[in-house]
Amino acid sequence: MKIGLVGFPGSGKTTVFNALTGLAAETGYGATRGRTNLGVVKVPDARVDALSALFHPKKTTYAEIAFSDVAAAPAGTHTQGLDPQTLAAMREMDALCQVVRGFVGPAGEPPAALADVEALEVEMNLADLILIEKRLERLKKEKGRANEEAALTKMKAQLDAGRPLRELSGLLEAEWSLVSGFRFLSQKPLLLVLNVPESKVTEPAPAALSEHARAHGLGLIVLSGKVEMDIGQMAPEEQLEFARSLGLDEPARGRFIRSAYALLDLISMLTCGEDECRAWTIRRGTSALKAAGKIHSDIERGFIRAEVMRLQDLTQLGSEARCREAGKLRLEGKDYVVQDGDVVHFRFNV
Ligand SMILES: Nc1nc2c(ncn2[C@@H]2O[C@H](COP(=O)(O)OP(=O)(O)OP(=O)(O)O)[C@@H](O)[C@H]2O)c(=O)[nH]1
Ligand SMILES: [Mg+2]
Repeated sequence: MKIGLVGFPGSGKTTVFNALTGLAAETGYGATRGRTNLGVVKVPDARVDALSALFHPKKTTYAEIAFSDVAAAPAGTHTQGLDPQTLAAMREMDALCQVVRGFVGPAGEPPAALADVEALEVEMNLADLILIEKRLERLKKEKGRANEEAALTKMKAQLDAGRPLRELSGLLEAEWSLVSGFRFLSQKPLLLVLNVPESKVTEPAPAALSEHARAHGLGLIVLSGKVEMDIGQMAPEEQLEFARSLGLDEPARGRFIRSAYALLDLISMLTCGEDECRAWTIRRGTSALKAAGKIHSDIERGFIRAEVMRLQDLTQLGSEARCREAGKLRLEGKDYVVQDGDVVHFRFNV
């Protein structure tokens, strides 16, 4: 999964990127212009730790989230529009996270969080609209594309009304799949991160912003990029203590990851053995067959069945064999919907 950190220049994208990844990319106004910082974080998961404690595997693998600190819009005001390079980078992402300035800017500008969120939304809607209008223009000359044209026309109406595509409800699954290749920006799940000064880390987001997030089904978290960047650069055992000294329950990385999972409707499937204990990120509702394909296409192709245990049964009983004896190992077919925290062993023909 790839999450793009986006937002206006100087909102603190690179600071938040460093906080989440523990890396030390250069911050400062314009420091990121023209390039994209990439980083990967392991998703902390006590369930994987529990499996490892049981199996002592050669390798323990956590799920991962890739972050891209997408270079900002051109220098200057918010209204100049996003440049094509930034837009192209944003389209590659599975989800977007807008870093919103919640601190006083370098020229004394007070934070304008909701205005910034709405301004970026307008930019993303406009970028999608341009794409759709170009495509509709071309479709006029092509025959036999009536379904695509109908879908795009509904989408255009939504954007013309100033609403993002993720809120469009009148489109059938088949219509969405006709246009999935466009990777529309306003359709991507969006998480808002309000980047506040240290003095405000324990305060809730301004009511207007929370209300906007709630009304539009967007994720929202408040953090201080600067504080979190300092935390991210500390030894792991010091991080929690420092966060607590500021009145926080934990470093923001955990909160951020949980928000992203919830927003994207992601869950973890677990696999275990003497070679490897591992968490796999899948979408809620994924079938056993598709989950098998996540591990390897050969397992999907030769799928026989899934043997499924609950982690709690496995850790209590101590082994797969004892789970089997105790009737705690279920045999499931390809249509079984994998649940969060299922420990799965796939049987397949090679
Ligand atoms: N006062 C204050 N300054 C901050 C805070 N977070 C970031 N900054 C500063 O704001 C400036 C810009 O931060 P960056 O993280 O580089 O912002 P960016 O969004 O990556 O900027 P571009 O790459 O130019 O788009 C830096 O000088 C940061 O130190 C904050 O919470 N408070
Ligand atoms: Mg930057």
